[in-house]
Amino acid sequence: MTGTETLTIIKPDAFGSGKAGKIIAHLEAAGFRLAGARVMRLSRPEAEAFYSVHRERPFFGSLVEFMTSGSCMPMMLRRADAVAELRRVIGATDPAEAEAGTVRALYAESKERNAIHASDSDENAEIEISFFFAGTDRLGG
Ligand code: 3AN
Repeated sequence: MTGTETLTIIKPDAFGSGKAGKIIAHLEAAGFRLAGARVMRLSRPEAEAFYSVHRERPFFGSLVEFMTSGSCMPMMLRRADAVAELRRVIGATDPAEAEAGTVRALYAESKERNAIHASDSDENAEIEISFFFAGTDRLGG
């Protein structure tokens, strides 16, 4: 069976322009329940560690710059088939390619300023949840 937990981040573009509430409502309407939430500003070492898999990519420096540019909102989400369902609900990385009605089609500005992050596998969901949430910060955790 696939996992029931995933990690999302409302990124600085969407959080800074007051779209957090709308995005959370969208996720709840899609069947997700919040099991943890924080409002924080990532430090450079935190952003570099979180995106370390992209270290060699040409956009890495710019991505770290963007992700540290303002507050963001990491959240732990629960529902059946959480990872795949969240990827479906947020849409493609590039909002120009995201299906109509997805979070990125509605709220993202560009491929980099794309409103929201979602874990891409159960294994990474576990790593990313641990990155932001200690056991005591999690509902039922
Ligand atoms: P996703 O967030 O859809 O899983 P990834 O894992 O390929 O996409 O990329 C991680 C993040 O890196 C994206 N959310 C986006 O902010 C940024 N990114 C990916 N590709 C590009 C690109 N070509 N130019 C700028 N930023 C990018």
